[in-house]
Amino acid sequence: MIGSAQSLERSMIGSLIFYGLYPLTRFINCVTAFPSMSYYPHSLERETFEVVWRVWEELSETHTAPEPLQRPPSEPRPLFDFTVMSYNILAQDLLEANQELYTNCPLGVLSWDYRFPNLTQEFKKWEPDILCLQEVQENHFTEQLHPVLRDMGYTCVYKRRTGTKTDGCVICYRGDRFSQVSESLLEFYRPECELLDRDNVGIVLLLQPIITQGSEVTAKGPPLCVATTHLLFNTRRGDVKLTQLAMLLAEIDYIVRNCKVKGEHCNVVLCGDFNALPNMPLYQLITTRQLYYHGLPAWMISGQEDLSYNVHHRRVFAPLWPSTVGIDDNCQYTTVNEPKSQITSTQSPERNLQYNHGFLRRLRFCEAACVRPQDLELIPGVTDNTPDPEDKHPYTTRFRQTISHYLNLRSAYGHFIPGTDRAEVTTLHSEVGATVDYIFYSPRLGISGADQKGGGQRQSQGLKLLGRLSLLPEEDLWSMNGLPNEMFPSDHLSLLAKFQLDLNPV
Ligand code: KL2
Repeated sequence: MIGSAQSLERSMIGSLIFYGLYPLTRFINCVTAFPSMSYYPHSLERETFEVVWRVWEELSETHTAPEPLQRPPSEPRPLFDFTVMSYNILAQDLLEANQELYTNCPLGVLSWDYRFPNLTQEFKKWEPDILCLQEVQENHFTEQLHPVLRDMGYTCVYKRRTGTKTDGCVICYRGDRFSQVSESLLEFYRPECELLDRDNVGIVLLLQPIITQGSEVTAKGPPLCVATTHLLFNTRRGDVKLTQLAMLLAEIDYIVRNCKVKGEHCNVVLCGDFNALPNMPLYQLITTRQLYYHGLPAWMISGQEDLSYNVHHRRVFAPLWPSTVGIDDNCQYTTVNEPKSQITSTQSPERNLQYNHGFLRRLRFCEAACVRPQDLELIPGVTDNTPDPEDKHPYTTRFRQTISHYLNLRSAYGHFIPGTDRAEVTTLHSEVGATVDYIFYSPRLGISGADQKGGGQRQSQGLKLLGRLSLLPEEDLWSMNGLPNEMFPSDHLSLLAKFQLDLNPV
């Protein structure tokens, strides 16, 4: 029984749907309040409904690219569909440390013994091909979650937060659908850097989609880079969050470029709890690839809380992070041979790119590079050594007051309940109901007429979003006494998206 009849009625006015299947729902004996002389037959007075809170949304790709060139019907395109779940499962230690956030919840739903079976039920219901979790308490992972997930056919990579924090992130993938090429376990804490004194972490895996028959791999897909993180919560410290994000983007970019060197297009899925609201500067950096940040109040970067009343709020100025972080303002490593992550590679990806973007940028400011070889033919504007006007101020050009990156990323969710102006929420407790969790993916690129004529190499690259599990508006969740509750075991909802990629790009 969920909530009271009154709360059920309230949610019926919302977007409740009384059909379909969603085993996480509970059957409700809905005792209707009709008088005995009711027009309705007696049998309807007590009826069992299955309440479907979250529905699967099939997407008709209208917002992504046009279909690739048609192949003859005899030659079907080999396609690979896969699902990705991102889920902050609420570490029990954090729940207990912040009990004031859950005073609205019956005590029973807050115990780990109650939440754990509901979490596994959710994994088993959806069986995502890739499962990215945040706030996974280490002892709960090793003793309970990992054994269950291993039995379900997942290979899991866990990274605990640094310091005394007991939780971390995990990426699990189905061993019969992907093989692992490399793993990067990122720690955003840097003892030498005041800005990076927080204990957040990230995981980046390079996977290869595989099709198997028995134990034999019969087909392979293009590489897929899967990354997850749980960025700093502190609503005032957008500067720290942006730097943590830049460190994660640098690792993804590094992996994507290594694939490119080998002539492979690497698709990207970046998901997790970013502790930032949609369309705020941190989100904008991810989706528009660029952010002008000079002078921004640090609280505004994630937009979780309006702190504009505070006269003494921290502002962010260029350069945002010191050069010792080893990442430039394009979110790329400056020291390519010494990436800051702990890399363990099963197939040793090529790590010695000689002339990458970061290397060439450093050369640009190197005195020796400006010495003109004696026998160099002088072509005005090409081989003359007249410096560009911007080179007169190398400091300001190097720190452009803007950060950018080279990854093309789009959110799998739209942040509003489709067809309404009601915001979707991914997390809810007594202080906040908001979207802070995301699944970003590298979409299938749009193609111009010229590209089509040129053989259409690009059109089959990238991921096509096929569908997603709907989120809910805040009022629907409050009608169940908020989160966690009998049905949803965390103070976040799971995000689940289905993608398609071409196994062999045309
Ligand atoms: O919002 V979160 O919950 O992404 O689900 O991430 C952090 C918060 C998590 C890890 O630090 O712990 C929660 N007020 C509210 N929530 C808090 C607080 C706080 N003061 N401190 C930690 N968390």
